[in-house]
Amino acid sequence: GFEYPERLNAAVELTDAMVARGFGDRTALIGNGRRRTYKELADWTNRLAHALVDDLGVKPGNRVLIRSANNPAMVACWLAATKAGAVVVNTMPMLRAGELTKIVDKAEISHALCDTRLMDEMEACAAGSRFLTRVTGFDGTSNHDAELDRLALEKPVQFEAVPTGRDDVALLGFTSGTTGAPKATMHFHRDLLIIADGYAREVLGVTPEDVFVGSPPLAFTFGLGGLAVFPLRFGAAATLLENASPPNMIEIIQKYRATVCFTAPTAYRAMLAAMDQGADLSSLRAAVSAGETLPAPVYQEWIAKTGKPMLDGIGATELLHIFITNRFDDHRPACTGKPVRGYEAKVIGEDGAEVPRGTVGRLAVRGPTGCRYLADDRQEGYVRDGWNVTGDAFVMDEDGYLHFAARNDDMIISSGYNIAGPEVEAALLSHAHVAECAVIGVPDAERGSIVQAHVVLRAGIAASPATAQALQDHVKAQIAPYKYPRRIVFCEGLPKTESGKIQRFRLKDMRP
Ligand code: 3SK
Repeated sequence: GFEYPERLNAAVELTDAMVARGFGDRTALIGNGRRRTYKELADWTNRLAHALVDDLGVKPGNRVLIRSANNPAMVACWLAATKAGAVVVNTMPMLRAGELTKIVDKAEISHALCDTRLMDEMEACAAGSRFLTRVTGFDGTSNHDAELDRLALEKPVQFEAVPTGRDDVALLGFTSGTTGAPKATMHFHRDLLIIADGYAREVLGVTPEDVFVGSPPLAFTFGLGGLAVFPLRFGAAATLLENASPPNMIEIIQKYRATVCFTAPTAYRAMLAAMDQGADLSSLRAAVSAGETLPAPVYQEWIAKTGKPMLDGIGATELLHIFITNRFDDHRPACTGKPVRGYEAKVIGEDGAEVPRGTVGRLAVRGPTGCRYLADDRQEGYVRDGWNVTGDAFVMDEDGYLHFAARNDDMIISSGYNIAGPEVEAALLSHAHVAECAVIGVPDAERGSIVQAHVVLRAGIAASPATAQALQDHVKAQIAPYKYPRRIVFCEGLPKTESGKIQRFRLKDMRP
């Protein structure tokens, strides 16, 4: 098992404890053109924690939302709020006021810390909120030129962190379900260390020499683990990129000789193409692929060109991070590998019983970071007899290796982003020209999948490229722009069952 003291504050373990262990002068974070050592990060987060407690009135257990792109200031705010005993909700910069409001209401957020460049939607959310009492700006460019930075600069570099318990909630990870309200998964202080001490230590073998790079947002637990918790737990360095496009990641890999990369297969494909143009990725010793299925050709091409493995893994916000993975000394194409230490997996049928090896069924997982939804009656559906029943269909082979088969729900994964089809439909339906619509994911060479909307227009509205553009712009203004339908198919009607349910599976074959 994983043993931790009863009093445990994960943020202290990742900062002050690292200084105490002799890592003070080593680089912790790289971003905005600057390096920060572990000592600087500990001091910075202690000053911020003082400001949160002394000036903003943050109390242990308060829910604090952070809104930012991946940058060192976001990491510092997350650590500071955790030191102050708050329960943190990290959110993506692209979210609109309506999406933020759902999160604020669900988590009963009292305080928001927001990059000043992203204030508009945050303030629009705060204006009508019955929970959110204070929005404070911080400077995501690290020039310390915003309210929170100014408050923090006056504070001492020592902070007595709140002595949270190892089983106190530290983080709420939001998962965009396909139906109904978003779900929030609660994670304890110890969970944050378990993912590092299990997956990162034993599978990746992280050392202080490692330099991490990657694209997943810190708001997604895949990113928080891979770009903050894992490097900081082992005295390694994390590079943080506000725009982690493949060309930007390549530049950073070359500049800092990055060793561990966390991203989705789509980005690896782009990196492979860049290698043909002369990009040097030879510093990478670990290429972690997760968030969507790793196609065998990407895996094979990576090995052929780099001589190093690509580690496919599967995780879930519900379980915090990766729980099934390949290993450096045991990996193969179209295979996700075996459970990480502490986790068990089985493949079950509709009746909940394990299916024979070689048969497709639902993946069920049990382990130390198992799902606990915040006030949600969907808990019983996800956790059955202690097993977390995921939305993915897998096959377990005779030797216990797990192979991905399909997703059971109608989540669309595009370039590593999870997009709930019904949410895009709701945004489209709010446009006056749309009579009916249905959204599906369709395969795309570049992005894995793209969002395709089948739209029935109201009488008198012409189906034209201009109409399609207007609908796309409308969706981008309603919800995070990455969710917009990249392809719109106009049709006379949608295929439906006799009871009127849209048969989305029949749309897959329809082309624009
Ligand atoms: O595989 C995923 O989608 C995932 C989700 C949450 C955390 C980590 C991962 C890899």
